[in-house]
Amino acid sequence: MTLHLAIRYIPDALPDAAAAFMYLTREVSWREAMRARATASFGAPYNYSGQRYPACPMPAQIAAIAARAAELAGHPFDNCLCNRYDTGENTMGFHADSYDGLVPSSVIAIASFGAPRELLFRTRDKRHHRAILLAHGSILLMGRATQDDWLHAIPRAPGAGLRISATFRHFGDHARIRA
Ligand SMILES: O=C(O)CCC(=O)C(=O)O
Repeated sequence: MTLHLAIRYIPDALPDAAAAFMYLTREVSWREAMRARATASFGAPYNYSGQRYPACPMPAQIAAIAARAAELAGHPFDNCLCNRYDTGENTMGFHADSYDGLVPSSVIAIASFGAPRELLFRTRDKRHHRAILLAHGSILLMGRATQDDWLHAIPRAPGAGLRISATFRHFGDHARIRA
């Protein structure tokens, strides 16, 4: 097990974060099937947290965020899964992201908009804990080792306002096979 957390946090990664937040808030059609938060997927088809999202063209505003994340990651992204946390009561439980279908060497990028929320990490044996505050306009890159050895979660945050995350993954050739 690697205790090293394979993450890179870039504050102020998105110069147009305010406009992107407005776009995500006003223009996106959200799926409200889960109690914990609302979701929307763009780009390659993706099955996530019990939901199946078909392929859907990536709007220019989201493609622009993907392009910035790609610049930082050093590879492209072809799916964007957005999460909308209306209040601090909206959460994401501890989990690891599956690399099923993802390019193995790729990273997962999380772009954050709106209220800052804490992202908690803990090792699978619960002995080691880390926390990172995801600020408006930031991008966090998570390497694959993070998913092997650590779980992560967005816990409750009493009093927090609206936050939207846009998470990016790279399916590559798998996306064409699954489409
Ligand atoms: O909304 C977030 O920042 C958390 C995203 C996340 O944990 C995930 O996509 O696996």
